[in-house]
Formats: sequence, structure tokens, C-alpha cells
Amino acid sequence: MKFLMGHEKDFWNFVDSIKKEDKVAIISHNDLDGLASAFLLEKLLDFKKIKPKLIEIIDYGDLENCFVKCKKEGINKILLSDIYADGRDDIAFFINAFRDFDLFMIDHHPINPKIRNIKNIIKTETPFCATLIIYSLMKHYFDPSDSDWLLEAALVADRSYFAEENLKLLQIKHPSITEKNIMELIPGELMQTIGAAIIYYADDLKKVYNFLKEKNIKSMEKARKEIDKEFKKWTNEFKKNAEFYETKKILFFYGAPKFGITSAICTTLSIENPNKVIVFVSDSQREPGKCKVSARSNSGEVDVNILLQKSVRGLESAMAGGHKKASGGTFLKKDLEKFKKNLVS
Ligand SMILES: [Mn+2]
Repeated sequence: MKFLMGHEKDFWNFVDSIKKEDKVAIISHNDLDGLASAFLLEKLLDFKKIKPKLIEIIDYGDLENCFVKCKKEGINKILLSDIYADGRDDIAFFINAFRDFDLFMIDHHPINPKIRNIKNIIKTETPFCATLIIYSLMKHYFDPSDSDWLLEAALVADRSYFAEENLKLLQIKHPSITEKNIMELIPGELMQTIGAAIIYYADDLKKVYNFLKEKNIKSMEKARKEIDKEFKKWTNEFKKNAEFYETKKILFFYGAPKFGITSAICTTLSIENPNKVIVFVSDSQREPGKCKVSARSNSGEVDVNILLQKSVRGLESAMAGGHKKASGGTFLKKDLEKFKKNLVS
């Protein structure tokens, strides 16, 4: 794992600088890698006998408000993980946060040139997920191997195993694991269970966070049963009714599932159709009047991060971003036709 930005030593210095009297917040992303990152960061603080005052599991777009909350709560140190804070054009709020707080960020999303000079940021290439970065940094303090189960799930969730060294890491405990069978073996199974719980409890992720802390897999399996039913239904709908735009190799579908399962459906369909671009638009549960879009290109032939950014350009209150092979965004429902036109033209 190579750091594209930042140094291990800076992180250790940051952790060493945290004192009992500090008010520490952990802010992390609302997906599996984000929850696992927060889990590890809390363990690290626990090792130092420090209890974080706040643990916030958020969407990228909520970061600015989260900083406001931190200020109100008197937070002075922040550990920020798996948040693509520099992913939008206007990142003044983020740069200012380094003045307002003693802040350290660990992330694996592309680097915005505007943050190049900021210390206290570690960035890796996309396949090296935030959980893996934190896990390797923690080894400086103690042996974190009792969290291996969660690291493995995060490596699957963020598709980190496509980097050979990460697949090899998984093979230490699961020698027969390959890109093909990973979903049927323990790390893939666990990823699907935690992933389903994240979808089921999307409005109350602290619940999932506590399940992880208790290693309460049973409760997450219950949620998975419900999610699986809905997942099957909408995967079939997509297969039956998606529109195919041949020149762009785009499979486009609009539907309105009960849970936020579009992203997971896209991932599955993309594995089945690696050379096609899978695009699933649904109604946003979080923001009425808005649509949510997920896009995947498993082969990486099309950069779906660029594709979605192009597709929302000029649309009111729209945003898009993510990775080359997996990206997402939102736009107003009234702009669905405009979005589609931008997408396929
Ligand atoms: Mn991540």
C-alpha cells in the first residue's frame, strides 16, 4: 500500500498528541468501510483510554453541517475517515476546518489539487480502503488482529481485493479465496450481511455500529433476509425492463425500491455484465423530490465517475462523484429526462 499523500508518522504524532482533556470526534462515512473505519478508530482511542465525545456516521454532503455540530459541542480534535471531503468544487469549508480543529483525514478517494499542501491528510489509491489504512497504522500501537473479520468485510465491500496484494492478504486466512468465489466465502458473506443491515437501518446507523461493536451478526442476518427479498425483486425488474443504449453500452433503469438497494444491485449486475455500464436511477429516500443514481463499470472501460459528473452538469441542485468503477449522484426528479439525455449522448 502506497500513500499518495501524507505519512504514517504524522498520524502517530496526531494520535500521540491526544490528551485526556481533549474533546475528540470521529467522523466517518455511512458505508461498510466507513463504519469499520470508525470502529477501528474508536478502538485506537480506547487503547489510549480516551472516549470520543462524538461519533458521526455521515454522507459526504453532511460534512459541513457536521463541522458546525462539532464546534457547538466544543470538539477540538477530529479523526475523519473514508469521507470524500475534497470531492466537490467548493471545498473552502473543508480547508477552513483545519484551522478550526486539529483534524486528521484518512481517505482513499481521488485527490483534489487544492488540498495538496495540507498536512494531516493520508490518501491512498482507491483499492486501499480506509479500514485497511487505519488497520495498518494501528499496528504501531497494538495487534489489531481481533478485528480481522471486519477488515476482511471492508476489503470486499470496497472491492479492494482487485489489488493483488489485498487478495493475498485475504488468502492468508482463506487460502482458496479468488475474485470469483469471494462472495460465497466468509468475507463476502459477512460483507453482504453487514451491507444489508446498513441498508435496512439506513436512518439509524448507530444501530449497525453497535451490532459491530457487539459482533452481533444474528441481528444483521435478520435484516439481510428482508433486504434479500427486495433485492431479488428489483434485480429481476432491472433485467426485464432496462433500456440498452448500444453505442454507449449503457443499461439504464428507473425504479423505486423500498430500501436503498440500488447501489448493491448495480454492483451485482456489473459483475454479471463487466463490459456494460449499469445505471440505476431511483427516488431518493432521504430527499423527497430528488432522484438518486448509481453507476458501475466493472471492467473500468468507462470511467463512471466522469460519466455521472458529465450527466449532472448544469442540472440544478445536482451532484455526482465516486470512483472510476463505481459512482453515484443525486439530481431533482423533474430533471430525469435531462439527466438521461446527458448520460447517453
Ligand atoms: Mn471507502
